[in-house]
Amino acid sequence: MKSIIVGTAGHIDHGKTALVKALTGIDADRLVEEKRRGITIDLGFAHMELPGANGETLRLGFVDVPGHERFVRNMLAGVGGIDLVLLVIAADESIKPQTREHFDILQLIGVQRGITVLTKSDAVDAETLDVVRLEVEEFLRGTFLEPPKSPIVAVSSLTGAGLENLKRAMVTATASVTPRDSHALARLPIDRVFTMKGFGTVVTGTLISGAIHKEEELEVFPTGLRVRVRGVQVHGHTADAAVAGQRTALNLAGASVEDLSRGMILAPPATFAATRRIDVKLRLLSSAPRPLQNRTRVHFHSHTMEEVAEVKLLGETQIAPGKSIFARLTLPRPALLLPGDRFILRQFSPVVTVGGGTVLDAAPIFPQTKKRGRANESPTAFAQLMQALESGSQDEILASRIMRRGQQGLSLVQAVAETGWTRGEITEFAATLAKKRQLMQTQDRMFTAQAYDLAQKSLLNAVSLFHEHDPLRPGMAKKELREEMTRAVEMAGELFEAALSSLVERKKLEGAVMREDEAESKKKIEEAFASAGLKVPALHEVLAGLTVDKVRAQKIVTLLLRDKILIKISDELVFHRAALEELRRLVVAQKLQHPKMDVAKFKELTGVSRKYAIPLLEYLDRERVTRRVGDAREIL
Ligand SMILES: Nc1nc2c(ncn2[C@@H]2O[C@H](COP(=O)(O)OP(=O)(O)OP(=O)(O)O)[C@@H](O)[C@H]2O)c(=O)[nH]1
Ligand SMILES: [Mg+2]
Repeated sequence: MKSIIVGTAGHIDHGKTALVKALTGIDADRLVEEKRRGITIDLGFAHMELPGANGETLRLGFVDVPGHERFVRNMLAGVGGIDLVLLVIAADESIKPQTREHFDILQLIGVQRGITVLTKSDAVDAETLDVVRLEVEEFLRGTFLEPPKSPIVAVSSLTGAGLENLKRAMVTATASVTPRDSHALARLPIDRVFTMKGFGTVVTGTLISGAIHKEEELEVFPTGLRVRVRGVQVHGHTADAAVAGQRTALNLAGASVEDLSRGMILAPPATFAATRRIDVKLRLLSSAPRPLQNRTRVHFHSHTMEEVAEVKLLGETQIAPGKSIFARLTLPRPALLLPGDRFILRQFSPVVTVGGGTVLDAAPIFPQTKKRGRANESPTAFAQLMQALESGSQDEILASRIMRRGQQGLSLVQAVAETGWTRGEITEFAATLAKKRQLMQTQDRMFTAQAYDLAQKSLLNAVSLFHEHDPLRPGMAKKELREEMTRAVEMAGELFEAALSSLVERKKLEGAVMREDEAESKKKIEEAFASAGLKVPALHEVLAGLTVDKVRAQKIVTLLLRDKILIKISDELVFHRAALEELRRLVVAQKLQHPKMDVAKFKELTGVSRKYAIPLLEYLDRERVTRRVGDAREIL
């Protein structure tokens, strides 16, 4: 069974809704006001089944749109998910403004298949019908609806004339519609929200990709609300699941109607991120009334959403009608958009469709505030990346996305969120790159081969610089090297580990980086002295308790002394800096009560033995905390 979405398009009163009713028996004008005024205001829905050419059943879901120029925004909310369009042109009126505008929109949105339907054939004579047919053929030349690839069918919804022809044409056209991918990650742009007695909150929409099952958990974008699918309906019937290409109704738990609205999108939880910035390929219609200036604000329509966006034409001041350009759009609120999504732009006044395009990147990472990102901000670098994202194969696109992350790499989770591809697909594209030796993979991050090489060079560099600056030190601690890499190039931890162990394995870094046990020893020495306070252990005792050899231990001590973490006050005595500072405070605090102090008093005050007291007092004299006066000390 093949499921596709058929959309109507065309000028007001040209017979779109009447045609849908003639085909399906369903009146898609559901609002009281629509019935009263005899026009369509908002989207309407219907469905039918047709026997396919090879005996399979074709399920057609219809989205009927309003033709009135004031309701183009509603039309735009419906056009996003359609696979096959019926471009409706009344034989007694021929091509009118919204015939053109809707047709522009269909082309910008990238609809691939359609049938042009000349309605109200009963209202004109054969000669008029022929003239209109010629006009329409001319209008369609060079487009996706050009005959004979796409037929023009004359019908009367009143008499039923031509309807069988139209159904046959629909069966043929449906056969050439590429089915939407039901194994892809699901996205359901919401077009209606309402409550149903006994059910609660219901949303409807065209499932544009993937599948949604009963009992599944979904995330609402952009709000992040989590909901549970209590029930699924497809074409008015309860189902276990809806698949891509189907009109879908979901009964949701966890959300009230106030939480949801047209424009929001349902997708798998914790998979995607909404964004306020998108990088796009944008085309201005030749019919646009004027060039589009940099930083213009426009109405932005994509899926069922509508926002005000600002257009940034990086490097250009304007774009002329009929031209295309890479640009960045900023939205006032985050939205869920993915590469490949189409959008429409309408100008502010008068509100008419002026252009549209394709999202190339919905996770732009530059301009960055960091210096390193600067190079990327140049319009040429931007255009290069856009070019690669626009016309590269899938593995090339993945390569570009990994490359721009540099030493940070791209995680699998990020790759899914950025592309909308499944983990399986990404793994497959990554394998292609790995085969070409363009990729280095850690457990869940991907780096380009260049980033990996560069990482190794940076490590070697940092270590040799370290030795140049500090020949005294036995080696650079791994932690120190790691910090250096975070500061200088923001190297991902996985890349650091991989590059380091490769260098050590190949003996490029042997002995250079301070081994773990050395770092450990350094910590032990420092701690031993810090906790001893003034009652310090003998140095040789501390050293004896270490795992490293004597020579290395001596070096570590030298280092601690040089950095003034340990302070030597006599040949035998070494103290931790903190202990001596504490002593200084203690002595100075005595000044008011006991401006003079002898050795006995000092011993009492500090609790140290004579062996320590004398050198400590001599140290304090040297530091000008005390001054020797006879046998006593004067506190300065
Ligand atoms: N004679 C004749 N009248 C038709 C035919 N199809 C539609 N009409 C009439 O044309 C008028 C408009 O038809 P709709 O189907 O509402 O037109 P629409 O394109 O849906 O209009 P909007 O949704 O408002 O854009 C109605 O009065 C219909 O009865 C037809 O084949 N023959
Ligand atoms: Mg209508």
